Parts: sequence; C-alpha cells; structure tokens
Amino acid sequence: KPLKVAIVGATGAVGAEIIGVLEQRGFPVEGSPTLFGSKGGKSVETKQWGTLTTEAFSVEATKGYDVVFLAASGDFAIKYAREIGKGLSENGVVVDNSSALRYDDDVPLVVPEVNGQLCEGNKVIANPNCTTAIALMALFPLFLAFGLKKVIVSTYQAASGAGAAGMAELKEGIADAVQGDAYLEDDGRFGSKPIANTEFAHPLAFNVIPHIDKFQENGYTKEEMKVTWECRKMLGFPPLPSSSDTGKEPKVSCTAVRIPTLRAHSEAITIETEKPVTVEAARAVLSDFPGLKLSDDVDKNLYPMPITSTGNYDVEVGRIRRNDVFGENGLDFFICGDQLLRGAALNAVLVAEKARSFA
Ligand code: 2RA
Repeated sequence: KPLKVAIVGATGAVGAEIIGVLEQRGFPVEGSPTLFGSKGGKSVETKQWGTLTTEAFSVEATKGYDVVFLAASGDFAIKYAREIGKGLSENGVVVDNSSALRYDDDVPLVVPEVNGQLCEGNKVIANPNCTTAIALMALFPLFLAFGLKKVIVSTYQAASGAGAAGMAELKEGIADAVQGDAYLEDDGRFGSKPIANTEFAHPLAFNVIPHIDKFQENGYTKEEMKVTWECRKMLGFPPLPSSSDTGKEPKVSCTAVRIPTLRAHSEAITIETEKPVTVEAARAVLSDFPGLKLSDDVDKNLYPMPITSTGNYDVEVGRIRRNDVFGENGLDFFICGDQLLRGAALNAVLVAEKARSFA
C-alpha cells in the first residue's frame, strides 16, 4: 500500500539524497512526498514527482503520516521527533539523521543489515553517524565471526560530511587556489591571499584537517567519540564507557580527519579480534555480508577509493592484511562508503523499509 511520506530539511544535502533514494528504490510513496523546509515556498526539482514546493513545518501537518525523515538539526529532533512519532499512523516511523537522540535508551540506533530487528515496534529510530555506519558494515560481520577486542579507526572524510555548504566551500577553495587570488605557486606554496573558510576550521583545499566537530575534554573530537559510542551501542553494549563495563565491550579509538574530496568517506581500520583470524577467513565473512563489496586485489590495483564508491550503495572493503601488532588476532583493512548514501540517505530509507516490513 502506498505510504504517506514526509521529509523535513528537504533542501539540504541529505534531504536531496533521500528524495533520490526514494525514487531509485521505487519506495511506495502515496502521491508525492511532502517536503518541509525551514521556510515554505522553495522549489525542489525531482525526477519522479516533478517540481515540489516546500511547506513550513508543523507537527500537525505530519499527523497520520507513515514515514517522516528528519534531515534537520539535533535541537529540532529533540523538540519534535517523539511528538511527530505519537501522531503517525499505526505502524508509522520517524527516522532521525541528527546525533541528538542516538544515545537515548528509547531510540534504537540502526543499520538494517546490523540490527534491523530493532526497527520493530519503535516510532523513532536514529540513523548513525556516517563514519560509524560505514565502519560497522565491515566491523559487524567480523565481530560476529571473530569477536572484537580493540578497534582503531583513522578516517579520511569528504567535504560532504559538512553538507552542501561544505562541498561548495571546497570547490570554491580549489578554484581560488588554482586560478584565483589565493593561487598556488609552482612550488606548492600558497599565494598571499588565504583561501576563504567558514564551514571548516581551516581552508580544506589542498589541506587535511584533523578536526571534525567540537573538541571534548578528553582531547578527542565529538566526531571521534561518536564512533566509539555508536559502535558500542550497535554491537549491543551501553554507548558510554563506564565503571560498569564488563570487559566484553570492544575498545574503540578514532582519529577523524577531513580531506579535500567531495564525497565518500574512507577509513583505515586496525582490529584485534578475540579469536584468531586469517585474511582468507575475514575475506569470506566480509564478502558474504549484504551491502559490503570486496574490492581487494592489489595485483590489479583494486582497493576502496572515493572515486569508485561515490554514488554507490555498497561500502567497499579491501587492503585486508594481517598486522603484526596483534599477530594472529590482528587485521588491517581499508573501507570506503558514500557518506550521503550509506552514511545518511540510503540507511534512512532502508530503516524505513525495514520498519514497514514489520507492519
Ligand atoms: C562529517 N560525520 O563527516 C559528519 C557528518 N555527520 O562531518
């Protein structure tokens, strides 16, 4: 049966991708999706539904809907997500892309291939941080097969993580460095005028920035801690490390770095497993996992890259190798996934599909 679908924040980068994924997957939308923007009256071009116009949001306007995607702020989610949930149809679901509700006990944090069963009977479901969602696609099957004791993640995150404005700033910065006033000298030094930056803490063009989201008291950034907290929650442990930890919780540490790519996040991951693991056994487990694509043939220069994973639903995994740090329990690998798809819009639509499968 066609479903009443609404998207809040439809004009942002994630909102636009949600519309695209609904179209591509033939999601059964009744009529056309209702688009809410911060202001009403903005036109949004779609392939399937022609030009749609945003409406100003009110909870009242979402009453009786079957699926409401939130691609808005954390404050918005705190204020409205549960209230919207209460007014939905009997099996209706709110899928929130913000980080505000991810650690709340009454809100499951879901990647459908990992813990899709949690979609049953819940009105509000949180989408994980893109970096975590992409990492979990490889970590979860390895956790099931070999157990995980330690996980060390280093990320290479695209400008798209900072939304459409972040992507625009990178493109403008590159143009300015190559052709404009802030030109690059032939020896790679910058000209006298700095590249402008407002979305990132420093210019991103021709740079890497080891700073995503706010610094915390422990010296990590919030982005880095999200990987720790969300991995713990999605592997079935309390999200925040505490004195009641049993020792079974994988220890997760992340360094999150913004790089000047436009789209798709990459991650180098080192793990220590509970049981011994071989490269062959890991490959077998990873190649069987839905949503994950083995891209691992160094003789053919085949490994995950943003250029091959951009626009694709599958997360790529490769460069799988034994590491000497953890010996026969140690593995290193590299993954790459489209941040706007698996890390946001695709995951949100898969969550909605899963939730509706229990209706
Ligand atoms: C980033 N993970 O890449 C964030 C977006 N949620 O900035």
